[in-house]
Parts: sequence; C-alpha cells; structure tokens
Amino acid sequence: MNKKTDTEIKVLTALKNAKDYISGASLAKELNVTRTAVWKAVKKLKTEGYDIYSKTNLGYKLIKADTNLSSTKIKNLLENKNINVVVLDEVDSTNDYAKKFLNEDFSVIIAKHQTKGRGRLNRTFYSPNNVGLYMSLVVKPKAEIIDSVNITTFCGVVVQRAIEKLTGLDAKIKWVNDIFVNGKKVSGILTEASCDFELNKLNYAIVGIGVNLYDIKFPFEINDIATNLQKESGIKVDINEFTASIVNAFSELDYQLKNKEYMNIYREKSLVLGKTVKIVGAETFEGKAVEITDLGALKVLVNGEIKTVNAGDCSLKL
Ligand code: BTX
Repeated sequence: MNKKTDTEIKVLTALKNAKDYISGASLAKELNVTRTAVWKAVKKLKTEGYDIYSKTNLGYKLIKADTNLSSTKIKNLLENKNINVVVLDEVDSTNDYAKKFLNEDFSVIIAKHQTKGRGRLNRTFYSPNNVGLYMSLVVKPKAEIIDSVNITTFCGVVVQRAIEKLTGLDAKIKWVNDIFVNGKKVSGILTEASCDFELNKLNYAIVGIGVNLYDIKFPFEINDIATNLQKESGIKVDINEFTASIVNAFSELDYQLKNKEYMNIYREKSLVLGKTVKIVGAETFEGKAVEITDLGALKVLVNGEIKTVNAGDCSLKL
C-alpha cells in the first residue's frame, strides 16, 4: 500500500473526528487545500478500503462498520433488554436451532454460517461464512390464527426499511417473502408457526431472515438472480446495527398485526403490483397483479376475472 500523502492523512483525521457528514467545501477550508484535493484524497482512501460515503448536498462520512457479529454489541443496541440473543459460529439452520427457545418470550438466534439454510418448500438458502445475516426470531405475538400469516408480510417491511435506512437502496418486496434490489434477490423470509385451533390463537412463530450483506461469490445456479447489499450500494453495513434495527422493529409486532399500518409500505414497495406475474400454487396461471389485501393476499386479474392468491410462488413475467 502506498504511503498516505499529507492531505490524505488530514482528510482521514478530519473525517474520523466529524460526528456526521462534512461537506467537501468545509473540509477544503479547514485543511487549507482545494476541493479537488479533498475529492482526490477521498477517492484514494476509498481504494484503500476506508468506507467513506458521499451524499449529494451533505458531503462525506467515514463509516466504522463492524462486520463481525457480537451478541454484546447487538444487545447494547436493543431497546428491549429482555430479549435473549444467541450468536453461533455455525449451525444447520437457525430456524431449527430456534426450537430450543420456545419457552422464552422473545429470542434471537443468529449464525455466522448455516450448513443447511432452508428456504420455502424444501429449497435451500445459501448461507456462507460471514457474508450475510442468518437469523431466526422466536416471537409470541398476541394474534389470532388469521393474523399470523401477516408476520411474514410485516417482516418483509421491517427488512425493507432496515435496508433502506442503512444503505439508501430502494429495496422492493416481491410477494410474498423476498426482498429485491435492482431486480435481484437480497433477502428471503421463512416463517414457521404453531397455532392452537381450539383457542384460535398463535402459540409462537419462528421468523427466519436471510440477508446477503457483503460481497459473495454465489453458486452458478443463483448467480444471475441473487445479489448483496455491498455490491448494490457500495456500503458495508454494520451487521450488529443492521440486526438490532430489525429486532427493534419487532417490538411493534402486536400493534402492527392488529392495525396493519405497515401494509401501506408493503404496497408502496411492492415489486409486483401493476406487473404481469406468474403464480404457481394450488393453481398455476398468469395475470396482472392488481391488489394486495390487508391480509397479504394477492389479487390477480386473469382474463377479466380476479383471482385471489393466499399462498404460492410468484414470479415476474417480463
Ligand atoms: P425461498 O424458497 O423463497 O428462496 C430460496 C430460493 O432462493 C432458492 O431456491 C434459490 O433460488 C434462491 N436462493 C438461495 N440462496 C439464496 C441467497 N443467499 N440469496 C438469494 N437467493 C437465494 C426464502 O425462501 C426464505 C429464506 C430464509 C432463509 C433464512 S436464513 C435464517 C433462517 N434459517 C433458515 O434455515 N432459513 C431462514
């Protein structure tokens, strides 16, 4: 690595000391150099691996991102200190491991690596070491059975918001459980629940969330359909902050399942509404996705008739 120039050292020090974004003009004035010199120094520092973000009208910010999972750091960032946080080096599937924690009110199980990460319908979720968030939340919302299906849609919004907040990316939700960025999948959600039919209530739900955070070499089969947040935004999110942001949002779960306010964002960020989709489920058909109900059902216009889909796979037809 080349020795840093005086300007690079000064810019780096000023960025380290700044609490927020600092404009190129302010840096130039403070360091008594030109704005071009600041810009060149920032460009060079970036090539050396410093995470410096640039935002129009705001300037530059040095991000001290932590890419190592730490249960202590996550707990420090949680609003509810009673949440049980478990970080594992390796596990088959966090959704399976989470079943050990059904007696607790709210547990979070995260693994650095899953050997058998699961998707829906026996599919696999590729979960290599230290490049993604592989997490299961064990939650016990006060919900009737009919509301329990909405845990996945709520979680979709929570993950969408966390991505947008920490990377600025315009993430979209593909009905029902995938998060897409620039047309490729960055995240999937797998909710498994236990219900008491006699009492018409949910016993517990295990909400499995997988997010590709950092640069990954995907296997050939998914290389064209999957992406990661670092590649799309140039930002390495802080994994502990990202995790805590998702877990904290779940404190609203009871309220949101009842009031469904989050469904407005779910619709606004939908990748499928207004598009031609192919549905594979109890029936297979193509049509135009026209509505998503408060209960998360997708309404599809097929030959002048509306079909309502509660479960199934949905893909976009180009
Ligand atoms: P899904 O069935 O909708 O998605 C799985 C499909 O997505 C695969 O068949 C493949 O085409 C594609 N895929 C596989 N791995 C990835 C990846 N890393 N990124 C993008 N696309 C991929 C979605 O199921 C639900 C996934 C939940 C994963 C979490 S991780 C923590 C928890 N534990 C666990 O075992 N599963 C959940």
